[in-house]
Amino acid sequence: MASKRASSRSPSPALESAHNSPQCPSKRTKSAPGILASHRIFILQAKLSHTDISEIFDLADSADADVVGSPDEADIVITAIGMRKRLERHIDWNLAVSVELSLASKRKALVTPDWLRDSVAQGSSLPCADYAALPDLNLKEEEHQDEKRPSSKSESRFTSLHGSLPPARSQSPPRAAHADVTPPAFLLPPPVPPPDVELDHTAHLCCSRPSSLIYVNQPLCAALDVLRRSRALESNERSALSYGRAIASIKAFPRTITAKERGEVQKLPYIGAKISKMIDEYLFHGHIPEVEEMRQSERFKALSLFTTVYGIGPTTARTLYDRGLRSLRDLEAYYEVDTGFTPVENNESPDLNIRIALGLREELMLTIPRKEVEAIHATIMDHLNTVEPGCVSTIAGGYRRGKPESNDIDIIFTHPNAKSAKNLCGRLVERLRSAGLVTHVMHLSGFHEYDALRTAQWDSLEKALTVYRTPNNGQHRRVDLICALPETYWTAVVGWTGATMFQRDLRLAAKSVGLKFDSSGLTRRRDSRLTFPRSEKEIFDIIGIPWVNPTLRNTDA
Ligand code: OXD
Ligand code: MN
Ligand code: MN
Repeated sequence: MASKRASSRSPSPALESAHNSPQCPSKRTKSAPGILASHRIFILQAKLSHTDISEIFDLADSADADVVGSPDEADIVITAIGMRKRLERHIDWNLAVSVELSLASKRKALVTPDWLRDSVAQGSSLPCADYAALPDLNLKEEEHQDEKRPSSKSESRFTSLHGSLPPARSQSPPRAAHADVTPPAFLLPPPVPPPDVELDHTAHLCCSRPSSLIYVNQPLCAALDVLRRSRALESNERSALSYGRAIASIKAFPRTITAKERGEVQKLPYIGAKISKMIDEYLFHGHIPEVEEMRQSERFKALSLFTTVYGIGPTTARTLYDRGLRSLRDLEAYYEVDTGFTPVENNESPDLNIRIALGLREELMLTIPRKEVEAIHATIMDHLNTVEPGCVSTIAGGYRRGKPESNDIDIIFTHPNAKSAKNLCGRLVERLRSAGLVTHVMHLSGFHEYDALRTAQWDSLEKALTVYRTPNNGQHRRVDLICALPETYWTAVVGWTGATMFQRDLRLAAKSVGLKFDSSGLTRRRDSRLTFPRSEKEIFDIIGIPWVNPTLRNTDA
């Protein structure tokens, strides 16, 4: 699936903006049909500008090269990176070594963009050796490294060409990865995290504002959030969204709002007349009358209570309310809940899920401290790496945004080999269930095949929404297990890190440059071509917005 999707010859999704932008005219000049028809080229986008990427894709296209989606599929890797350390962040070092050492045989090569430019200009495929991307890495250095390794020199030179030497890594593998299987660098967090950039609290989209977990105007936002929730409970999405946007805007405001700041606050994005009036009421009375009224509303209280049960959404909650139900007792009677639950197989029955969640409600309502999140993650990764050694994972959700206690645990994982990632979630859940760690599976969905015609919603994530039981005290916790393919790993991490408004605006930012972003990939709208971000930051770079540290993505009240 991965290569089918990625081997389209069109430019990367990142390019549409470059093509359309008046400041970035594409250098679409020459054409040399057929000269690279037998070449499989991978374009490593890091360190290339949008204009360069656009030009390179155009040139490759004009020469009929087959642009592939991963370096392992390529004969030639085009990169502007000239330093090993930087290259290691994007490409498995074994492969980098093997492509460089193979220059002589011209089987594979790691070259600068000029190789493509000159080849097209001269109308023939030029010798790659003249355009080596890593001039520093010569055979001598490699031999020197080999001497330091226990294996014999002659053997090591041969094995490095075939990518079977232990990779030279500047970073230790993630905790749960098996020592004998090291994931490629691009799947690991960068050894040096991207530096925090100064974000503007007045930016139009909240995905470009600094939104910390603890903030000065928390009580005002909590009040406005009552109204946001009340609208969401009535499925008035537009109104709920307006409140959500106003809250996100106030959240990023760095000072406590007083009468003095009024004028400044009114100029913030999404603060219209109605919200301004409510802020005035808040400043004057210390509360917002409409909020207080809502808090007392029987309907609001009942709908809020019902939706705390996993599996009950606003529509079901309203139906239950209309049937006269008001309390948890009413729900228990309605769903005939008893406490003696037996574990269920993959369960797609909404009612049964609600019964399970109701039975476990008191436990599932408890928040999970970071230490416990980490311990559960470690246990799950041990099992995952037994099922398929070499997996990598990230704990996303509120934990990643810095919350001291999370409502549930969101774990994103992948395997560097897309084939091994297949059905990994199902296999993991099976193992956790046999070990008595997963007691319920509320939802399990597999990868969907890529649908080029977009006749249906597609998703490249495999998900299991489970109930986990901790082995030491039998405490039930909600754990979401999300398996991504390597090319969608970082979009899954960003998507599942949240928060909700942050994701919403990230989608808008992507849309404004002709891209579609969601957890299951970053694609070009025009033809759904999928890009392959090599890091979380690369997603921000491709969309063209500043990197935001996860702890500053707390855009929701
Ligand atoms: C949580 C979250 O608390 O993801 O679980 O925000
Ligand atoms: Mn969560
Ligand atoms: Mn979750």
